[in-house]
Amino acid sequence: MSLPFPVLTAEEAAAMVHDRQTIGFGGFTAAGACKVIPLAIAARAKAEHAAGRPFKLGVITGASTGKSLDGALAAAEAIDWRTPYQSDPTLRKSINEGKTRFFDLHLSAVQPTVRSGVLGKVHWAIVEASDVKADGTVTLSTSVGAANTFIRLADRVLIELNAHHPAALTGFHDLYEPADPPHRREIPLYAPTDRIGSPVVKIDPKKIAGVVKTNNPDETGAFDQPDEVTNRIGENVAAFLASELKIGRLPSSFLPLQSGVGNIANAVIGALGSNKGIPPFMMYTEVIQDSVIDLIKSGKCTFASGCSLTVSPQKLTDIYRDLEFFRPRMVLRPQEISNAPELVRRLGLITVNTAIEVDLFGNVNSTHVMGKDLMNGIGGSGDFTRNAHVSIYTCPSVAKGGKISTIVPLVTHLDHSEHSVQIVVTEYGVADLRGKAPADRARLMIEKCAHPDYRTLLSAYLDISSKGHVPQTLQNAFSMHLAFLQQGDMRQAKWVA
Ligand code: 0RQ
Repeated sequence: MSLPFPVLTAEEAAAMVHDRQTIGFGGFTAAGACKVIPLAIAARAKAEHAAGRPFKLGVITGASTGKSLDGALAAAEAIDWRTPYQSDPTLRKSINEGKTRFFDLHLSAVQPTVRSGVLGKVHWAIVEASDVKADGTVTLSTSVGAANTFIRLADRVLIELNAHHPAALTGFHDLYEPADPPHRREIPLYAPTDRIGSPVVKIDPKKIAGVVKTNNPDETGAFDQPDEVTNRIGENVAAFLASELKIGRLPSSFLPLQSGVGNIANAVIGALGSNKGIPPFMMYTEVIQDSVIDLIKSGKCTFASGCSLTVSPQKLTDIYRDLEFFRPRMVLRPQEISNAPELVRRLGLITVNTAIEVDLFGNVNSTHVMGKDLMNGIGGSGDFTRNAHVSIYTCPSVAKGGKISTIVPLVTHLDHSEHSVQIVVTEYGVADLRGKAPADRARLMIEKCAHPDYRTLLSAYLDISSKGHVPQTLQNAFSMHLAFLQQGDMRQAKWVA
């Protein structure tokens, strides 16, 4: 079928984008992220810079993207400012060197923030689609992110129509955009399976500047095989939840689960799948990963609501081969719905996210190494943690071969406070911080979560800090971090009485 919009090359599309413009890119993680237009924009930026002309953009995404988007644009020094979550090494370096101005947002806040006008005009929405109709009806691909809002608000829209994704993906999305205050009502979703919106985005055809045809797979990598540490973390989470169920602190039908992204999250889901004490459950999450697909196939996960299908290339091929099996078992939503605090609380989610470091009192740093260098960003972890029925943080007890303890006296950057973090899990055990005063929390964190190499050191910290409601001594609170920065190993820390 011929389309009434110009079919462009990626270079022709890129030539329409100009210095200082703001782009809202569709996609969420590398799933459904644009692949060819951003590469061509990066090439254009390089050519402009070589000619002595400025070319830098404001870039808003759903979350992280693929290497052809964040990676290529950062390498071309084409990103002036960027929000939210990212995980690309080149972009991370650019941010930490101060070349790209990055500010983080809770992922549920991206769409309302764009609508509020705080980020200025969105000149372009550039999105990937699996199908486009002549009347401007678009089916997105393996994610939604914030695409529906970018499309509605942007001056003009460019579409990558990717034949790698089947047009039969129509029906996998559920697009709903709430009204803004003071006209906002409740989001009318009462179960993970509910559908409340449209399967497609309707775009005024006049706004579509062009369509670029592609056939490129998502740039999602395969997951590492779980190792002993991630397996033990997963098993500890599963055993804790099975025990909560047994003693009646969770309903016998279980509660919907949210799980972050990465290898630990994948191992946690795998362990929940094999734990016989946990009944079949639903996911209400942002990222649907490989392990969720396995659980859907086995029947242990009865439904997955997410914002993206961030699976390895092999897993996506399996899904596409059996699309009709998955159709009634999953849905992809905009991030302001998949991560909506209102829904997290209403549905009573069990949330599992990852920390860079946790302090003895349950404050969590998920984003900055040594309080300074950005790793990825807060992502959806704040949306979920603050509003969870049960909020869980996982991390290995040490990083960098044991030279860093992830359990520290005081976090060097705060993303999630002790008031929201309930359970901390490492490969050594589970610290249930609920209903405990700071001093009791601290002893429990050392006993259950800290690596044996650090238990004596951390206990000695508490011994010298025993006065006050929160046992801290400010002259020592960062001594472990300083020992790592100055001597290369936190175990060298000495407490000053
Ligand atoms: O660095 O690869 O150079 O060795 O951090 O750590 O253990 O491989 O774990 O890939 O799951 O990442 C928190 C960053 C963990 C991630 C974080 C170093 C470590 C390694 C990665 P190397 P691992 P992961 C979902 C919801 C954001 C919050 C969230 C994240 C690298 O999970 O970004 O859950 N979470 N959001 O060596 C120095 C420490 C360290 C440390 C780990 N204490 N000090 N380096 N590392 N701890 C996301 C979305 O919403 C889309």
